[in-house]
Amino acid sequence: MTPSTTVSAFAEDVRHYLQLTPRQLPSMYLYDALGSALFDAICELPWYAITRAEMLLLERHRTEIFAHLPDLTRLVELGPGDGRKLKTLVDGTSEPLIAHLVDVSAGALARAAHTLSDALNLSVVTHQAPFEDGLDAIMRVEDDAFGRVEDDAFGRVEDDAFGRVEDDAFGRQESGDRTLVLFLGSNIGNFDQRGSATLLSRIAASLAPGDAFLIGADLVKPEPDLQLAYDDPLGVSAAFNLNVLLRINRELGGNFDLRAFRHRAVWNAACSRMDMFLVSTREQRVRIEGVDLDFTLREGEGIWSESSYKYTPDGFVKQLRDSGFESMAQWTDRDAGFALTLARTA
Ligand code: AVI
Repeated sequence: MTPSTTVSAFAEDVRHYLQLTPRQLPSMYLYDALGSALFDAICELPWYAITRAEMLLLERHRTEIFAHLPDLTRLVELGPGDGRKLKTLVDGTSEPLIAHLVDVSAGALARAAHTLSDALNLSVVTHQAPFEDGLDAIMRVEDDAFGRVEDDAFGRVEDDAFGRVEDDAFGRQESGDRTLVLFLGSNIGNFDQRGSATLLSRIAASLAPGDAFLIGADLVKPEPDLQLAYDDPLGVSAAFNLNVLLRINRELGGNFDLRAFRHRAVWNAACSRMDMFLVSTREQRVRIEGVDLDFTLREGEGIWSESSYKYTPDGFVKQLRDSGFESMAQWTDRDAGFALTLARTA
């Protein structure tokens, strides 16, 4: 699935993807305010290890990470979540840093900025934009010598519509800026192979010599563990999944009967990923007024709502290599099945 990325594309994407075979919905639409809150709850579940494992690896190895990155001045985090992972990382250095946070969700940016507000020596700039656009805008330009990356009263946050910093093809390396781009939480796993290759290549192309990339990836683990992580006994994952139908009903005038769906999570061994579906428990006629769409769901028919790819440590290094990176270091939590990889451009 390679959905459009602008917020106004929601209606267009719902109309398009629900008519494909199999019917599907891009997973980015799982994250409205309630969806994000439900995802935060998933991260607290004992069966979902990604967040805890990554925090632990960041805490355990942050000194080593910074030792690889002399003269680091800038962090760029794509999809900062609630900001806790970046906070854990920067607690490992006393060097002054600017952190650029990129996300399409204003709410997520505000939350992350709040979490980071008491991080010493850190100025935060938020960019409400798709990852690629935000990254391009940040990496193509120089934070000039007059400090036009503005801080608010607390020296933390300034929304940046990309206007305040200037294009400068040469300035960044002359100024000695060194950037670490972060893509954590195994967010890469929600991109299909083509999407992840495109995004990783874009990130690689944006890095200058001396810059680096830190990425978190969830690893292949026993199927029962994956089942519990994506279909938990408390039903939080089910609620997270079903919420996208609620969102369509609310925002686009849909008539999905939520009680006539069940959440299904299956391990797709051939593709090394967990697939999530919303399965209709009876035949039902669906109308989505806002996009003028009518269709019938058969009993047992599923709407494919998310895939979450799982990797091997070596396989992930290879994937990075295929996108223009060379690995500098990799730290894994074997018990939780999670890897953090630090890379630079080859
Ligand atoms: C955000 N992303 C990395 C999560 C994952 O594990 O793929 C989203 C998620 N979906 C169901 N549970 C969590």
